[in-house]
Amino acid sequence: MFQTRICQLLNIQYPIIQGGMAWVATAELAAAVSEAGGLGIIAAGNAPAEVVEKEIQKAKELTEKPFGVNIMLLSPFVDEVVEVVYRERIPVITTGAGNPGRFINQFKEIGTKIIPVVPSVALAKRMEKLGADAVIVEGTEAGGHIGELTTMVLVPSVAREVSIPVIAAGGIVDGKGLLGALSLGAEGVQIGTRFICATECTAHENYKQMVLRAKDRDAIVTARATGHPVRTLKNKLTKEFAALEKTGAPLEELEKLGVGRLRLAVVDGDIENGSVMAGQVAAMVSQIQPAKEIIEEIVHEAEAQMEVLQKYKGE
Ligand code: TUI
Repeated sequence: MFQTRICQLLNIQYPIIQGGMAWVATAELAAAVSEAGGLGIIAAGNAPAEVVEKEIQKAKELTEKPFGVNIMLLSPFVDEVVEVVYRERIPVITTGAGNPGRFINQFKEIGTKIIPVVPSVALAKRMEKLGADAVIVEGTEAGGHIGELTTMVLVPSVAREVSIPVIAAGGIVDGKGLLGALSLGAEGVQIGTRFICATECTAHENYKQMVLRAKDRDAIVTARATGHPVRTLKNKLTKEFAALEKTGAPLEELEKLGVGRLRLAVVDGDIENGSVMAGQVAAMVSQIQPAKEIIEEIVHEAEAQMEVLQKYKGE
């Protein structure tokens, strides 16, 4: 069930892709998701190329199944990371936080599937024209660096304007979300926040516990003033950031406050001074589970929900 063009395109069992979360999406998580029939993703984030290369090697040892790499386009090492990913013949690339146009042709030549994350209809159409194989359409419910539009509006808006497959992201955590996304015209989903709480995820235990404790209004947006709004869980850092923003502090000062904070939370477990990036659905994540269990639960719940919807047809 739920065999879409995304399953064929990516050579995977279920149309579920793991989000490319910087520092969080390491080889261990990516391999576990791919082993479970989804598409695991290693996030390059701001890491130097050698670090990304090591993660790729590790994932290759952990799974024979296909996995992808997410290239964060604001990274200072983006060109070197692209080189490594090209050399390693990674079958799928997702990109975030920018326009990957200048890399598309080189990857198409070697058959790499290239899937940009886009926050608007205009960028989705541009990516299709440049040869992207699919687009990930990410609503503002997502964690981390976000766009303005909601998943509910963005997914059907993009789906009616492009003919390549659309993958929905932002606000999706369970089988109802998967079915909802498919109803809106998506052919797959990208899930980030729930996979933070995968057993195989190497993020610090404090980070995972903060996601588990989160309530519906805890995943807030800061840094709007910088032009790079970021959704994170409320803590000491978000309070400091909001206070600094209010003073009308210059951009450089705001940006300085954010440097190194994601690593501080994910690796060191400092969830008060660190940046605990998570989507609104953090409030709906309630346990630590193996990736395989997460994926199977999502698929079974979507199947069960289809039965529930059938009942609305009446006699
Ligand atoms: O990339 C993400 N989420 C991220 S990246 C990240 S690391 C970071 N940390 C602090 C500041 C900046 C980055 C943490 N979370 N999601 C995918 C995404 N891409 N969301 C929005 C976009 C996007 C935005 C603008 C994609 C393309 C784009 O294009 C603008 C242009 O160049 O036309």
